[in-house]
Amino acid sequence: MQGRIIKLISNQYEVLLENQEIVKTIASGKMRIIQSPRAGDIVTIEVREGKHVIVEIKERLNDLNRPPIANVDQMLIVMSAVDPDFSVSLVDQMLVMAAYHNIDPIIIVTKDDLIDPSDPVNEDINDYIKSGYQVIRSGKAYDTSEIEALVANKFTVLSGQSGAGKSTLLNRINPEFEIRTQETSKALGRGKHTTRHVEFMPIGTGWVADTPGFSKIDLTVLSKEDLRDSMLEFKKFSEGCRFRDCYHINEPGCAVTKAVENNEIPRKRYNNYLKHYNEIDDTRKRY
Ligand SMILES: Nc1nc2c(ncn2[C@@H]2O[C@H](COP(=O)(O)OP(=O)(O)O)[C@@H](O)[C@H]2O)c(=O)[nH]1
Ligand SMILES: [Mg+2]
Ligand SMILES: [Zn+2]
Repeated sequence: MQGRIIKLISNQYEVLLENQEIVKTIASGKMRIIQSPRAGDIVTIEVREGKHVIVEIKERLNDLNRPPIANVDQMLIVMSAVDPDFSVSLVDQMLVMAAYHNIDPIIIVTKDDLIDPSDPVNEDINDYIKSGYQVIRSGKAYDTSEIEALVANKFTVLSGQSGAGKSTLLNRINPEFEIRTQETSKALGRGKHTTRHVEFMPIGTGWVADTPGFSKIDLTVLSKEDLRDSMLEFKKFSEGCRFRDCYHINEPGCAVTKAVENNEIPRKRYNNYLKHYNEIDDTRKRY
């Protein structure tokens, strides 16, 4: 039998089988030593002494380490317009991470109800649209059908800092979830954080994992090529660069830096690119 791990509870794994049935499984001892199963894993199951046992983990198409989750089709990058403030730097880091792991990113701007149309943050948000990224605005009482359609028939991971509104978004799409948000935690008088384990939850025909948020995103695992190629807006211009392997730093005849000067590429995004490039460069020099 084959299936997909959708939930982990200590040493038990809930597996969604191809016939949509969900079974509780354990990993064979041998399996756990070779590689520990994680949410999203596609696994082979055998029935041994009346128990469902995971005997094989299929090769992962992608694998995020923090949070431990594998084989996702897309990442919803959840960023609040305000409270906490919209951070181009954080969105850029998550976009680079998604590109590095070969996961399609979609930016969801939450708390749009809390800003007005003249707020300067709108410019940052529109820059992502101009760059070619898919952006959806969300807020209290906003229609969620676009997001629902997006997650249909896919395995999706939510990514975003604590307080961005990830759990609230899922609860709005499916009130039955009753995921603990910061608001409800406060009401219960418990600590600030909330989402404890990684699990996929059903939304219509799709599956979405809320996560405790990425701790610190380590971009230095990337190569300079990975970083450069993750910048969607460079692609339109880089064919015009004199050198085919141009990194768009200070090479002569660079069409990308020219586009930045002409405001055809958002300056903030380019500056973050330079920052990340230098971080990678420094790490490489140290070894
Ligand atoms: N006004 C408004 N408040 C929101 C929205 N989304 C989340 N919040 C509030 O922001 C706080 C943090 O939300 P939560 O879902 O716990 O964030 P998480 O840490 O990303 O899961 C809670 O108090 C929510 O009620 C939104 O779209 N509009
Ligand atoms: Mg949460
Ligand atoms: Zn260039």
